[in-house]
Amino acid sequence: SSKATPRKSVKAQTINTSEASYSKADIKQAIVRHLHSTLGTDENKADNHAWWKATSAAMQELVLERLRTTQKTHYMNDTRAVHYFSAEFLMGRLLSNNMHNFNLFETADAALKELGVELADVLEEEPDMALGNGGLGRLAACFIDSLATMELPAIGYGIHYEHGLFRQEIKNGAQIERPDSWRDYGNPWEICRPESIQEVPLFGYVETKYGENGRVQKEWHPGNIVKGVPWDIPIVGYGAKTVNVLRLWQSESSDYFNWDVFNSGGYVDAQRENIQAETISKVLYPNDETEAGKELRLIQQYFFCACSLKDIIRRYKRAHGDDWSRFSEQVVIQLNDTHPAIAIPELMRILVDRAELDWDTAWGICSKTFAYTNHTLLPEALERWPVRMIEKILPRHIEIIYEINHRFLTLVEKKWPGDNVMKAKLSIIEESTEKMVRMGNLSVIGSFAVNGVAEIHSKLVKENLFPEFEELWPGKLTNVTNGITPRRWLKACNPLLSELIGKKIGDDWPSDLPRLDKLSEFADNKTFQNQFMKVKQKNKEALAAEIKHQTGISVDTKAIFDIQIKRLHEYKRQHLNLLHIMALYRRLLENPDYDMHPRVFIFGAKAAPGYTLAKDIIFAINKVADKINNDPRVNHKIKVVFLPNYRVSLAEKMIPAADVSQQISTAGKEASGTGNMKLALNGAVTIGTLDGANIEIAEEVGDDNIFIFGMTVDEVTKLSTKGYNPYDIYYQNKELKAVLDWLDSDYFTPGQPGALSSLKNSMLSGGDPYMCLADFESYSEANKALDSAYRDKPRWAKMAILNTAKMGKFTSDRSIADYVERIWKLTPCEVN
Ligand code: AZC
Repeated sequence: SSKATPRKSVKAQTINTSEASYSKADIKQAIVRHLHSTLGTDENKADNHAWWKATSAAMQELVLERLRTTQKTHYMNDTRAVHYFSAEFLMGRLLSNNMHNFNLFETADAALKELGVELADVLEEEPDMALGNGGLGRLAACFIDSLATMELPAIGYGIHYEHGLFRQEIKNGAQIERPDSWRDYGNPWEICRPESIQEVPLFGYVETKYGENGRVQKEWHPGNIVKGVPWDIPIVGYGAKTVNVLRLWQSESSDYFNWDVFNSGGYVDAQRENIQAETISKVLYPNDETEAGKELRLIQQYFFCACSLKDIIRRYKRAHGDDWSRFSEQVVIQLNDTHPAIAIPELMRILVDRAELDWDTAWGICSKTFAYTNHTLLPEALERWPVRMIEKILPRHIEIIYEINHRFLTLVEKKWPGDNVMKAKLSIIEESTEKMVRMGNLSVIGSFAVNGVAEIHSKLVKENLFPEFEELWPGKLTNVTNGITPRRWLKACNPLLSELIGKKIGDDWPSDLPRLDKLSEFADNKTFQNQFMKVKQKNKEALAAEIKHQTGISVDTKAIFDIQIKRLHEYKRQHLNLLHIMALYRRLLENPDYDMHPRVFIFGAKAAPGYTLAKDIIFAINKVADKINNDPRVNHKIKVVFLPNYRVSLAEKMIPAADVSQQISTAGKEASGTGNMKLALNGAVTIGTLDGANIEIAEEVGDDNIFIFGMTVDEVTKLSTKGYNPYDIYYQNKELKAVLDWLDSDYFTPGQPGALSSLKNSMLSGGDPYMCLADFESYSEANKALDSAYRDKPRWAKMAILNTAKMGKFTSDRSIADYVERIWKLTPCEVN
């Protein structure tokens, strides 16, 4: 009985700022009041940290006011809402963002000035909320920003990690991981909600009971129960009308469960139980694009899904009692990758075991509630859990998974009678030596919609990853191309460019990004070109100062600022970039007059702590950097900078200063990429492969305004089918051979020959799995083309302007509008 929801357009809308606001005098007064009565200090004693807290508290007053209004409005209207389940939310800092969304940035700046304080210094005090690894976590953050901006009822659900992604230090060129303590001195934004604590069962056994009329009843007797404590982070939409929440669960031991142990004198044991329960939300697994495969990780996943479902059901029951028939009309749950896929059997458990619905009714509800986003095709990232492990931790869920699978395989039998190969392929259970549960298959089977994150990626999901599912359920697999929030990634991080754009085309673009296209008509205008490039120059000077401050390296701001920022992974090919840098170095040594514009290669990247080769690549970049930066024969032409501890707040400083954006993954490997969008939006020109969203960026900006190189997806497939042998290229390309052999010497690591050999080996004896050598020549040529384009000043200015102008498609508002239209079927709810 799906009720047709009245739909209102969620497309481009002009956002008016809400009236709830402060004058300069108000804000001054509020800050000082918090300095006195929240922080117990005063204007003379306060340091920047105290000013940051007081300013945040002053803002939080407005935020909470709008939050209450929003929640009341949503409740009164009994709105359908999306529940975005994600193990990661990479929020970064919130103060500047919240000020911009309330249109109070300038006012606050002026107010603080009168108090003798610099807002810029205050903003630097805020630790990043780094509760995510990379693209997947940052996408979740951009999406909840857009949801609030577009006044869509939504809640983000995740884990309140005590330690987010590790802090990276570089010692003698190598990455060292240090704990990240983002909450050490308190977080001014989060609100604890003890009234909504949930309990989560774990371990134990399942009892089978036979009720009246032979109904089989299952009862799970857990061996342990942990508490989930919710912390709410308000998410302010642009214009500050809607304030949604991000609800993050912290684990705690449930007191009564340990009480017996405690009473019987087992004080130490009781404390141990404590630690175990609290361990669940202790740390974020620092893996990006690899499954963790650890018991604790599975417990983390179940923990936040179970808490969130209970929370959703409590809210639903408040409005609808025990009438489950409207559940899937009110609730849609988006699974951000398979990390929350265990929510599917958990909802079935609640409906069948607790609500006592029959299986078909329960499955009918369940399979209309979930939708799943796939973020990667890399086999090492596709989650599989040992049956044995799920059995131990979630004994009831494994039974339910088997039942889902059994019924699903009946369907497969109908479609492909007698085809056991097909069954083995589609089964949720993988019958390997150790039986495994395939979370991807479970997610597809349990969801009503499945999407990839860029056109090419979604096509590959259909054709290579889940082709049989596409045949079985045509139309279930779809595409929603990723996007980024232009509020954080242009308006807030690049004030100079924002101001220039505002002067040219008005101030509506942050909530209607396609308007940027109006800049296209000025792309050839000399004055505008000069203004645009002057802004870039200023941003480069600011980054140069930051580089000097962080690393001691001086860089020439007239040089090309060439930036590669993203997690360190072989498929992203930072090592291809490095090979090219080394080749340039060699060319300059061989011919001091080698014709190139000065260029600064800037990297930012964290490697998963257990990913040895990724750490070796960081080491190699740093060692090559040391040598080049200190070699007077070349350091007026090339510099190499590795900025430590890449994170959201550092990205905000780097992106506005980029001339060139490196997006050089092996075709077919980068699902979408989102850094590519952020850099182009800020006027960087992309050098990239036809992979992920690069393809759609190229479509938007046109072939003249991007440097595309390398093999296509089809060419990559052809080459690996034919058999790829990197030695062929090694022996045929002299320059490349010399560069690779250089890695074996002690040229970059004096006294330590072989310290960089693992890199060379990976690209030769290791088979060069990501085909760096195959793409090298083409990459080198694209770099030459880029170099000469840069020297043609008007041409480059035009390219840069058009990159900014043509990024309208990549606002996360458009992504969210696509989700709403194709998957979520939500209606905006105006909050007045
Ligand atoms: C990333 C993809 O690698 C990236 O291409 C994409 O832009 C981003 O998701 C958002 O969709 N994937 C991950 O981060 N995946 C995991 C498992 O960490």
